[in-house]
Amino acid sequence: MTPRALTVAGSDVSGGAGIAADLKMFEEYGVFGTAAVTCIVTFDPEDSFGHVIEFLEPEVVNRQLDSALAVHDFDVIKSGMLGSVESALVLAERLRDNHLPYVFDPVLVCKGVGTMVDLKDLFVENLVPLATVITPNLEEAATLTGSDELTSVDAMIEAARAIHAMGAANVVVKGGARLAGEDAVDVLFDGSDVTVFRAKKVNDHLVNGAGCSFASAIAAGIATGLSVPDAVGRAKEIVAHGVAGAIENATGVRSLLHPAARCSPHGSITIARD
Ligand code: PXL
Repeated sequence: MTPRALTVAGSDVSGGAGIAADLKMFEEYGVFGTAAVTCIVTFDPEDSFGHVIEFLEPEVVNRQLDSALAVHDFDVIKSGMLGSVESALVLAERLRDNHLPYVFDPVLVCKGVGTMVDLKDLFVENLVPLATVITPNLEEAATLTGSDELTSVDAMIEAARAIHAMGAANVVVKGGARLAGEDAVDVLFDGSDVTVFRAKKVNDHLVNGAGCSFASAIAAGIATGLSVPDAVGRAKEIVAHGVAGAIENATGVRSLLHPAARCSPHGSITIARD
Protein backbone atom coordinates (compact mmCIF):
# COMPACT_ATOMS: atom_id res chain seq x y z
CA MET A 1 0.00 0.00 0.00
CA THR A 2 1.25 3.45 -0.84
CA PRO A 3 1.93 5.38 2.37
CA ARG A 4 -0.16 8.53 2.83
CA ALA A 5 0.69 11.75 4.63
CA LEU A 6 -1.25 14.88 5.52
CA THR A 7 0.47 18.20 6.10
CA VAL A 8 -1.35 20.90 8.02
CA ALA A 9 0.60 24.05 7.22
CA GLY A 10 0.81 27.41 5.52
CA SER A 11 1.23 28.03 1.81
CA ASP A 12 4.40 29.93 0.87
CA VAL A 13 3.80 31.05 -2.69
CA SER A 14 7.55 31.29 -3.38
CA GLY A 15 7.51 27.49 -3.30
CA GLY A 16 10.31 27.14 -0.77
CA ALA A 17 8.56 26.50 2.54
CA GLY A 18 5.20 25.34 3.85
CA ILE A 19 2.96 22.95 1.96
CA ALA A 20 4.92 23.29 -1.29
CA ALA A 21 8.04 22.02 0.48
CA ASP A 22 6.11 19.30 2.30
CA LEU A 23 4.30 17.90 -0.72
CA LYS A 24 7.47 17.83 -2.81
CA MET A 25 9.25 16.03 -0.03
CA PHE A 26 6.47 13.46 0.34
CA GLU A 27 6.71 12.83 -3.40
CA GLU A 28 10.46 12.35 -3.05
CA TYR A 29 9.79 9.43 -0.69
CA GLY A 30 7.02 7.90 -2.79
CA VAL A 31 4.47 8.97 -0.19
CA PHE A 32 1.07 10.19 -1.34
CA GLY A 33 0.64 13.62 0.18
CA THR A 34 -2.13 16.09 0.68
CA ALA A 35 -2.40 19.40 2.50
CA ALA A 36 -4.80 21.27 4.76
CA VAL A 37 -3.87 24.94 4.43
CA THR A 38 -3.86 27.15 7.54
CA CYS A 39 -2.57 30.43 6.13
CA ILE A 40 -1.21 31.96 2.95
CA VAL A 41 2.15 33.74 2.86
CA THR A 42 2.71 36.22 0.03
CA PHE A 43 5.13 39.10 -0.34
CA ASP A 44 5.07 42.59 -1.70
CA PRO A 45 7.64 43.23 -4.46
CA GLU A 46 6.99 46.99 -4.02
CA ASP A 47 8.00 46.79 -0.36
CA SER A 48 11.36 44.93 -0.28
CA PHE A 49 9.41 41.67 -0.60
CA GLY A 50 7.98 42.14 2.91
CA HIS A 51 5.80 39.19 3.87
CA VAL A 52 2.05 39.27 4.29
CA ILE A 53 0.28 36.41 6.09
CA GLU A 54 -3.43 35.76 5.70
CA PHE A 55 -5.00 33.27 8.08
CA LEU A 56 -7.77 30.98 6.97
CA GLU A 57 -10.83 30.87 9.20
CA PRO A 58 -10.63 28.00 11.72
CA GLU A 59 -13.88 26.59 10.29
CA VAL A 60 -12.18 26.27 6.92
CA VAL A 61 -9.18 24.53 8.50
CA ASN A 62 -11.60 22.28 10.35
CA ARG A 63 -13.46 21.38 7.15
CA GLN A 64 -10.21 20.55 5.37
CA LEU A 65 -9.13 18.25 8.21
CA ASP A 66 -12.50 16.53 8.33
CA SER A 67 -12.49 16.06 4.57
CA ALA A 68 -8.92 14.77 4.37
CA LEU A 69 -9.42 12.38 7.27
CA ALA A 70 -12.69 11.13 5.78
CA VAL A 71 -11.13 10.18 2.45
CA HIS A 72 -7.70 8.81 3.45
CA ASP A 73 -6.22 6.53 6.07
CA PHE A 74 -3.05 8.47 6.80
CA ASP A 75 0.20 6.94 8.02
CA VAL A 76 1.37 10.25 9.44
CA ILE A 77 0.24 13.82 10.04
CA LYS A 78 2.77 16.64 9.89
CA SER A 79 2.08 20.21 10.94
CA GLY A 80 3.93 23.42 10.16
CA MET A 81 2.77 27.03 10.38
CA LEU A 82 -0.60 26.90 12.09
CA GLY A 83 -1.43 30.56 11.99
CA SER A 84 -4.02 30.98 14.70
CA VAL A 85 -4.73 29.60 18.16
CA GLU A 86 -8.13 28.38 16.95
CA SER A 87 -6.65 26.40 14.05
CA ALA A 88 -4.06 24.85 16.35
CA LEU A 89 -6.83 23.76 18.73
CA VAL A 90 -8.81 22.26 15.86
CA LEU A 91 -5.76 20.20 14.89
CA ALA A 92 -5.16 19.08 18.50
CA GLU A 93 -8.74 17.80 18.67
CA ARG A 94 -8.38 15.80 15.45
CA LEU A 95 -5.06 14.33 16.61
CA ARG A 96 -6.59 13.25 19.92
CA ASP A 97 -9.42 11.54 17.99
CA ASN A 98 -7.16 9.78 15.50
CA HIS A 99 -4.00 8.60 17.34
CA LEU A 100 -1.84 8.85 14.22
CA PRO A 101 1.94 9.32 14.24
CA TYR A 102 2.38 13.09 14.40
CA VAL A 103 5.41 15.12 13.36
CA PHE A 104 5.08 18.56 14.93
CA ASP A 105 7.20 21.33 13.42
CA PRO A 106 6.43 24.01 16.02
CA VAL A 107 6.72 27.07 13.78
CA LEU A 108 7.12 29.97 16.20
CA VAL A 109 10.09 31.77 14.70
CA CYS A 110 10.39 31.88 10.94
CA LYS A 111 13.24 33.53 9.02
CA GLY A 112 11.96 36.51 7.07
CA VAL A 113 8.30 35.99 7.91
CA GLY A 114 8.25 36.78 11.63
CA THR A 115 7.55 35.32 15.03
CA MET A 116 4.39 33.71 16.36
CA VAL A 117 5.54 33.21 19.91
CA ASP A 118 2.03 33.88 21.24
CA LEU A 119 1.27 30.28 20.24
CA LYS A 120 3.91 28.94 22.64
CA ASP A 121 1.68 28.14 25.65
CA LEU A 122 -0.92 26.54 23.46
CA PHE A 123 1.75 24.39 21.81
CA VAL A 124 3.14 23.26 25.17
CA GLU A 125 -0.28 22.42 26.59
CA ASN A 126 -2.00 20.92 23.57
CA LEU A 127 0.36 19.74 20.85
CA VAL A 128 3.74 18.87 22.40
CA PRO A 129 2.25 15.92 24.37
CA LEU A 130 0.73 14.51 21.15
CA ALA A 131 3.96 14.64 19.13
CA THR A 132 5.63 11.44 17.97
CA VAL A 133 8.47 13.72 16.83
CA ILE A 134 8.78 17.46 17.48
CA THR A 135 11.29 19.44 15.40
CA PRO A 136 12.02 22.90 16.89
CA ASN A 137 14.79 25.06 15.44
CA LEU A 138 17.23 26.70 17.87
CA GLU A 139 15.02 29.72 18.56
CA GLU A 140 11.91 27.59 18.94
CA ALA A 141 13.64 25.18 21.33
CA ALA A 142 14.77 28.17 23.43
CA THR A 143 11.25 29.65 23.36
CA LEU A 144 9.57 26.37 24.31
CA THR A 145 11.94 25.78 27.22
CA GLY A 146 12.21 29.43 28.31
CA SER A 147 15.98 29.24 27.99
CA ASP A 148 18.59 31.63 26.63
CA GLU A 149 19.78 31.38 23.04
CA LEU A 150 21.14 27.89 22.27
CA THR A 151 24.72 28.21 21.06
CA SER A 152 26.20 24.75 21.67
CA VAL A 153 25.43 21.08 21.10
CA ASP A 154 25.24 20.60 24.89
CA ALA A 155 22.59 23.30 25.14
CA MET A 156 20.66 21.63 22.30
CA ILE A 157 20.76 18.29 24.13
CA GLU A 158 19.55 19.92 27.34
CA ALA A 159 16.66 21.58 25.47
CA ALA A 160 15.78 18.27 23.77
CA ARG A 161 15.58 16.57 27.17
CA ALA A 162 13.42 19.38 28.58
CA ILE A 163 10.99 19.22 25.63
CA HIS A 164 10.81 15.44 25.98
CA ALA A 165 9.84 15.97 29.62
CA MET A 166 6.89 18.09 28.35
CA GLY A 167 5.51 14.96 26.69
CA ALA A 168 6.93 14.69 23.15
CA ALA A 169 8.05 11.12 22.43
CA ASN A 170 11.06 12.15 20.28
CA VAL A 171 12.67 15.57 20.06
CA VAL A 172 14.84 16.76 17.17
CA VAL A 173 16.46 20.13 17.86
CA LYS A 174 17.38 21.53 14.45
CA GLY A 175 20.65 23.38 14.67
CA GLY A 176 21.18 22.96 10.95
CA ALA A 177 23.42 25.58 9.43
CA ARG A 178 22.57 28.10 12.14
CA LEU A 179 24.86 26.70 14.80
CA ALA A 180 28.30 28.30 14.49
CA GLY A 181 31.02 25.97 13.22
CA GLU A 182 31.82 23.80 10.22
CA ASP A 183 29.03 21.30 10.67
CA ALA A 184 25.26 21.45 10.37
CA VAL A 185 24.26 19.68 13.60
CA ASP A 186 20.91 18.28 14.69
CA VAL A 187 20.19 16.48 17.95
CA LEU A 188 17.67 13.68 18.58
CA PHE A 189 16.55 12.61 22.06
CA ASP A 190 14.16 9.63 22.10
CA GLY A 191 13.65 9.43 25.83
CA SER A 192 16.66 7.22 26.45
CA ASP A 193 19.36 7.93 23.86
CA VAL A 194 20.82 11.11 22.45
CA THR A 195 21.98 10.98 18.81
CA VAL A 196 23.92 13.88 17.32
CA PHE A 197 23.71 14.07 13.52
CA ARG A 198 26.44 16.02 11.75
CA ALA A 199 27.09 16.93 8.13
CA LYS A 200 29.58 19.40 6.71
CA LYS A 201 27.81 22.67 5.89
CA VAL A 202 27.40 22.63 2.12
CA ASN A 203 27.29 26.41 1.59
CA ASP A 204 26.28 29.58 3.42
CA HIS A 205 23.22 30.47 1.39
CA LEU A 206 20.07 31.57 3.09
CA VAL A 207 17.76 28.66 2.29
CA ASN A 208 14.07 29.10 2.93
CA GLY A 209 12.10 26.04 3.96
CA ALA A 210 14.99 23.80 5.02
CA GLY A 211 13.30 23.33 8.41
CA CYS A 212 9.92 22.53 6.86
CA SER A 213 11.55 20.08 4.45
CA PHE A 214 13.53 18.39 7.24
CA ALA A 215 10.36 17.84 9.27
CA SER A 216 8.35 16.59 6.28
CA ALA A 217 11.18 14.25 5.32
CA ILE A 218 11.10 12.81 8.85
CA ALA A 219 7.31 12.41 8.51
CA ALA A 220 7.70 10.71 5.11
CA GLY A 221 10.36 8.39 6.54
CA ILE A 222 8.02 7.38 9.36
CA ALA A 223 5.19 6.83 6.86
CA THR A 224 7.43 4.45 4.91
CA GLY A 225 8.22 2.48 8.06
CA LEU A 226 11.63 3.82 9.06
CA SER A 227 12.52 4.00 12.76
CA VAL A 228 12.72 7.55 14.11
CA PRO A 229 16.57 7.64 14.19
CA ASP A 230 16.75 6.29 10.64
CA ALA A 231 14.06 8.72 9.48
CA VAL A 232 16.07 11.61 10.94
CA GLY A 233 19.34 10.43 9.36
CA ARG A 234 17.73 9.97 5.95
CA ALA A 235 15.96 13.35 6.23
CA LYS A 236 19.23 15.08 7.01
CA GLU A 237 20.88 13.53 3.98
CA ILE A 238 18.04 14.54 1.62
CA VAL A 239 17.89 18.09 2.99
CA ALA A 240 21.68 18.50 2.70
CA HIS A 241 21.44 17.56 -0.98
CA GLY A 242 18.48 19.90 -1.44
CA VAL A 243 20.41 22.78 0.16
CA ALA A 244 23.44 22.03 -2.02
CA GLY A 245 21.31 22.21 -5.16
CA ALA A 246 19.06 25.09 -4.02
CA ILE A 247 17.78 27.60 -6.58
CA GLU A 248 17.64 31.35 -6.02
CA ASN A 249 14.57 33.55 -6.49
CA ALA A 250 14.36 37.30 -7.13
CA THR A 251 14.43 38.10 -3.40
CA GLY A 252 17.90 36.55 -3.10
CA VAL A 253 16.46 33.68 -1.06
CA ARG A 254 17.10 30.10 -2.10
CA SER A 255 14.71 27.16 -2.07
CA LEU A 256 15.58 23.48 -1.87
CA LEU A 257 15.55 21.82 -5.25
CA HIS A 258 13.54 18.62 -5.54
CA PRO A 259 13.91 15.78 -6.18
CA ALA A 260 16.68 16.70 -3.84
CA ALA A 261 19.07 13.80 -3.95
CA ARG A 262 19.00 13.28 -7.70
CA CYS A 263 19.59 16.93 -8.60
CA SER A 264 22.43 17.69 -6.21
CA PRO A 265 25.66 18.60 -7.99
CA HIS A 266 27.58 17.92 -4.79
CA GLY A 267 28.07 14.18 -5.02
CA SER A 268 27.96 12.28 -1.77
CA ILE A 269 27.22 13.89 1.56
CA THR A 270 28.21 12.00 4.67
CA ILE A 271 26.01 12.10 7.72
CA ALA A 272 27.87 11.19 10.90
CA ARG A 273 26.08 10.01 14.03
CA ASP A 274 27.60 10.17 17.48
O1 PXL B 1 10.11 28.07 7.46
C1 PXL B 1 8.99 28.36 8.17
C2 PXL B 1 7.79 28.58 7.32
C3 PXL B 1 6.73 27.73 7.48
N1 PXL B 1 5.60 27.85 6.77
C4 PXL B 1 5.46 28.82 5.82
C5 PXL B 1 6.48 29.72 5.61
C6 PXL B 1 7.69 29.60 6.34
C7 PXL B 1 8.81 30.50 6.09
O2 PXL B 1 8.87 31.20 5.10
O3 PXL B 1 6.34 30.68 4.68
C8 PXL B 1 4.19 28.90 5.05
